[in-house]
Amino acid sequence: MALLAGDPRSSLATAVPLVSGAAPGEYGVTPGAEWSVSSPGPGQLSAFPQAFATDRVTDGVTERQVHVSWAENRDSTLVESIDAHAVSKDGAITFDRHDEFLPALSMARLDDGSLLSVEFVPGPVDAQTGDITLNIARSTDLGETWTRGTATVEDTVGFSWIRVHRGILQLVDGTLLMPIYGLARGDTRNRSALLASVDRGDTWTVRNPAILPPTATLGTNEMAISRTSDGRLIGFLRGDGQAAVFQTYSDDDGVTWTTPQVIDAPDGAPTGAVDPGVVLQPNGMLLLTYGRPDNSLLVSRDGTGRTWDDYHNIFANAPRGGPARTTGSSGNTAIVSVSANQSVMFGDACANVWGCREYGQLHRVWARVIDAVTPGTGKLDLETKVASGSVRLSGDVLDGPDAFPETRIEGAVDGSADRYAAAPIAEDGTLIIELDQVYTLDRIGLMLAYGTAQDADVQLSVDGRAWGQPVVKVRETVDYSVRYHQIEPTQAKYVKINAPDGGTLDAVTELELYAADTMTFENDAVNAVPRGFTDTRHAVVADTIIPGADSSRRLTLVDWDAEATATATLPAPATPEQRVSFQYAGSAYGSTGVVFSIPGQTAGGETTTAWQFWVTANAAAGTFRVRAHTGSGWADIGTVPYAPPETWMPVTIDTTATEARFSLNGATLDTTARWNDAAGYTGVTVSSYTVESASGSQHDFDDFRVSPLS
Ligand SMILES: [Ca+2]
Ligand SMILES: [Ca+2]
Repeated sequence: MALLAGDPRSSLATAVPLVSGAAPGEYGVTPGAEWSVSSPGPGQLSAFPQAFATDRVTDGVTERQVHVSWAENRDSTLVESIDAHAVSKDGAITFDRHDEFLPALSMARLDDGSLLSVEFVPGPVDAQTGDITLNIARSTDLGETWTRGTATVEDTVGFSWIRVHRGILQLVDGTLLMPIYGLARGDTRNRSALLASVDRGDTWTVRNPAILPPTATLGTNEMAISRTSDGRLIGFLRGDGQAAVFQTYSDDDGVTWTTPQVIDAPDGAPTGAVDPGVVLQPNGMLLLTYGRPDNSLLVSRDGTGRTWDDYHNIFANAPRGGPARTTGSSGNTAIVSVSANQSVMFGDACANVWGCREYGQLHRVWARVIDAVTPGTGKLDLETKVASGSVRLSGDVLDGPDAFPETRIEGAVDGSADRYAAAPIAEDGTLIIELDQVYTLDRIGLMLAYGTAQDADVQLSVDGRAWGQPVVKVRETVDYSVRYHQIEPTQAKYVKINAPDGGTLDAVTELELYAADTMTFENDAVNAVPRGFTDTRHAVVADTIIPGADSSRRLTLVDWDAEATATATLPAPATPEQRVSFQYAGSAYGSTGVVFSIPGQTAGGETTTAWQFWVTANAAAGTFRVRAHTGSGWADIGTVPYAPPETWMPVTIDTTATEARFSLNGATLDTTARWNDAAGYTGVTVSSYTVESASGSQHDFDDFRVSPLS
């Protein structure tokens, strides 16, 4: 079991040391929580998971529906296949097991809204035509009920046998592309081929007969394909004859492919060898998984696959070195996107049965969340804010097809880059976003209609009437994921997207807005120290127990530590008069409350604590008691109205050379009681107030802003 960054067991020291987050402009890849999709008792088998995800709208909210299938039989030709299938309607957090087996290996949501599943093992060859029969299933109710059937492959290769593996990619014109592998008559090594269908999967032809033409010593088999962020197709292949994963590109939608090359993995990463999986996240980062030994993740930050920047060993269960090194987990991997910057990877603990002889036959299919974030710490949670009504979308948005309820105005902010999870824009139409307040925006993420040449201008306004010159001009872009545009920091409450004169704007698939002046935690990895914060202890981004302030994620400080406080500092350039604001909620106020500090610099450049406020809750009195540190002790400065735990409350702390104005939960207190003189103030520190006898406390924060007081 891998420990999360925020797990206290990950520290061996008695006093947990202070750690800092990465810089706000850095990419981040963070493996997060791990849980079980299937975890049966001894001797009950669960291995070789495969996964597929699509969008579904439940109670007005677009969620990811995730299908996972796995094997419950021994990996042996002596036994019959027993396959399991489970479906999650909440982004892979919870699963319901389906009685009926349907492989999630090669599954697609077609352009009529139906689901298509193609089985790994085909049916018989037609004696008359020589066509290969595929076993398929279809659903017109998003997977509630299925109808089984067959499809045919016109075998222009001359296969002795094939296996369908894996995934189905639909082109904009409706053509389906599906990798297979098999042995052609006369060959001694496997080949990977690509099939195509223009009739929603009833009949298939060979689009490419051999991605790597096999030789006597080297072929390929298991293959996965994806779009890249720059619109090519990328394929990954398991070597047959060489334990490696190979990489190839197509610039003509799969007709021709570059000569496959062994992946150029970062130092320490294995180069293979089995079951590659791939996903292009909505934020344009490309994630590659594969296994044996262990279960690996590689990330191409720019989504092109040209460079693999990050490597993480996601799961390892090999008992020893030597031949046992490739036992334990089978290394069969799968990965799906669940939000703009988060994916879930699947694997197993043990191969059925051969990988688990040394583990008492304890088998398991696991899921592990992968946060892969682009630069920017001020991402606004437009999806949550639109749902709460604090952000409003309006414009000339067309109705979508009945089969795709996710096609709607909210599709522009639902975190899905799937083709139909979009807001279709009328000709010469406009999409307008009215934010909940004025933000200083410095980064805009935009994905227009999926896979179609598009044009757009983005303009900003503080009042919704006077619009500035376009801050983003997009011309003839063909998007498969979000593209990010850094802009001059500009105050805005309104954002307008429309086609320029003579341009084409069919849809806005995703819009992301980033504030330069607000730390929102929406684009920071869960369970990790947030980027931009320093000197933290027991402080991580969280998205469970309570939601963020009008958003999903927040910063949480959890203090059950008798020897040290939980703390986090947001540094800022020194300014002689400073305003700090943030949202505060106590998940558990504890008996000793919370401390807000204003660090500073002396005239000599020394760091100091200038102001410090200590807030304790008194539910019986209906107040929070607020004290300020005088340098020699605490002085009461007053009380403010109480609110129960898990209530978000605004906090503002204005500090000048001689005075502080402290606001909490709508009441304001003034004081001159300060700890140390400072020539300039340098941000804010939030902490628990722990003494050895104190009971635990948990404090939550969101939407930090620090600015000169003007
Ligand atoms: Ca979308
Ligand atoms: Ca937030």
